[in-house]
Amino acid sequence: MTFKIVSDSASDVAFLPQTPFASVPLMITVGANTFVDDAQLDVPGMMAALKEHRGRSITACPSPDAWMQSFEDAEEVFCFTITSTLSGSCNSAMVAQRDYTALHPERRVMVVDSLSTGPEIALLIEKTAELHQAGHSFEEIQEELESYQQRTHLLFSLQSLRNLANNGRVSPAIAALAGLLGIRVIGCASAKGDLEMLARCRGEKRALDAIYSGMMERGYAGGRVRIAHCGNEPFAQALADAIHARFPDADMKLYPTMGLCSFYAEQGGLLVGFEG
Ligand code: X90
Repeated sequence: MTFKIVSDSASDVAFLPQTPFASVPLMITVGANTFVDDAQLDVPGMMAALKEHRGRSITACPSPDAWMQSFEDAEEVFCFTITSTLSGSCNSAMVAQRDYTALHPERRVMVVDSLSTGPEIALLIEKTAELHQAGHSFEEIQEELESYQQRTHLLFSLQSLRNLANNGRVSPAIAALAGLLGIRVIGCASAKGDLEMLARCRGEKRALDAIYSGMMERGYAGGRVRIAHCGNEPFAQALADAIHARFPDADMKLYPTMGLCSFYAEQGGLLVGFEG
């Protein structure tokens, strides 16, 4: 059985060692420029263009056709998308799944609506690759993933909600609360897959404390942590240090966000996916 994992670029995963993998890019349009969110994208360059640009900027999810091409000829596909509550990506993937399995009835595609983004999707992808490497069947992986998804979480700290608000991805009430300079919004991916605000705070130390306690409240006990940051490695490192101080063996990775998460998390933003 040929096996493949595919994900939209909201996962910030560009490559996977050992398991066949493809990332399907979302697009970011800033004025007359459209940026393709793939491994070649110059993210700092895109962020600079955004800063310069005065008008509104938009994003677009992959088409069913782009998803379909990513399946290639795989007989078993696990397909991960950003939350369906905030993007049409999952819907496109389901159209591709329907068409692909209509053409090849013996092939199987599982579309996983992450109800989240970035590092929480990365955890789901890693788990799938491991289960596959360990020899589990499609059904077994499916079952395991469903229960694993119950214990993974996403928390974040955002310094600006401008792009989320301009694109209608966050309620005007939340956007209004977030507008002040120097205020960070701490939030989580809610059970229904949208942005839930947990706290507002001033300064990095308070933001770090709020994220750390949010992790503890959600049952973090030394499991995996994936931290994606937009141009803010010191903040990501400070959080990693705080976690390591209490859980020295925690399996942790830090990395920069790719295009889509950078666009919405904005400069200084941080996303944390972890096991509860
Ligand atoms: O154009 C599209 O279809 C993509 C729209 C994506 C909108 C949301 C992106 C969020 C990225 C920002 C903060 C985390 C919010 C998470 C809530 C689940 C990251």
